Amino acid sequence: MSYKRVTLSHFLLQEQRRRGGTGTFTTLLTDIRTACKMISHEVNRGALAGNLGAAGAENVQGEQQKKLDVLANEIFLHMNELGGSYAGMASEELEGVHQVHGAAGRYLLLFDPLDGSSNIDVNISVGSIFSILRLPDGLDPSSEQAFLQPGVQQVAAGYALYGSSTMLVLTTGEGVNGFTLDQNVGVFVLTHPDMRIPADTDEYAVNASRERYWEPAVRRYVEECKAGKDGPRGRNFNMRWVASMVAEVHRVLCRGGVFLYPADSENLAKGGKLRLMYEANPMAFIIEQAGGRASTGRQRLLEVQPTSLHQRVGVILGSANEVARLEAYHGEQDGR
Ligand code: P6P
Repeated sequence: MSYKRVTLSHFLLQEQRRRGGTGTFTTLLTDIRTACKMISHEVNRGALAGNLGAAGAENVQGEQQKKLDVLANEIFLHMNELGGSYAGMASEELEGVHQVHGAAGRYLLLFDPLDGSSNIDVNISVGSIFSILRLPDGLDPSSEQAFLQPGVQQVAAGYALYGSSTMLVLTTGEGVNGFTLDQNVGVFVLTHPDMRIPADTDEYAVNASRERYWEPAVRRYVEECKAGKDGPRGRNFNMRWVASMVAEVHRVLCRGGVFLYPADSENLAKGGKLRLMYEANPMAFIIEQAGGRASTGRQRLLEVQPTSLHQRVGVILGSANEVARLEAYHGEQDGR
């Protein structure tokens, strides 16, 4: 094995020197890196550590928390509070803003500590998603208002995927890079430099059991994919659905594809299924930085103006030409 590898720490320091940075990003991401290593360890131990099963409580979303949801949330809060980089934090698992007492940090951290946790008990990949914003001048970091910034304001975003290997994929606004955890040495190693999404794809991911709720534009797109080479697309498509957004987005990043969880007639009253601030926005930032496109079907996701911390939104993201096609279908449906 060659040890001429670039670790995440070296990569961040190289980026810092290249950009003439102050070391802020290095500090911001250091504690997130450690939290993800700890969560990877607990996820990988699974049943051996008694980590599977329900925690016996509901989260702010009204969902049954898994034991690992609670543990991952505690790890993210504790590790990132110690570093002092953040003035405040927001978590999928917490109703309100988590105040960081005595914080001098100028950044805000938002995260879904363990996304896809319904898959844990059946050993399917899960992940952590994070988004970093600046604390706006003059706003109180303990107020929800400070967090309600559109996705274009993110300074960094990423995810950890606890799969067959543990990976950390992140962007600080200059492309997307993927790191694989060397479990024996305990360091993340740069294994996927400058990740790019092909503009075209033959693969789509959607929960097909929701077809009866879809808008006509989504139904049209999926029907054309299903019609394959005998239909208007003139080629066959493949469908995937893992029910773990981090795993789906990672597959799209690695080989192209389009991921759809659109707002539909059943979830529209809530705004959709996926959460804007700590699922859709960080993933949209990553997808765009890798040359893809991320939309609600009618609007660029990163330009959605948030109105509440846990608001939900329709998500269509991935290969640029396919997302553009879906946006065109929504436009035709709306008569635009
Ligand atoms: P469904 C996981 O709960 C999640 O938030 C995403 O990770 C995933 O893409 C989606 O929900 C799965 O939803 O309707 O298939 O259970």
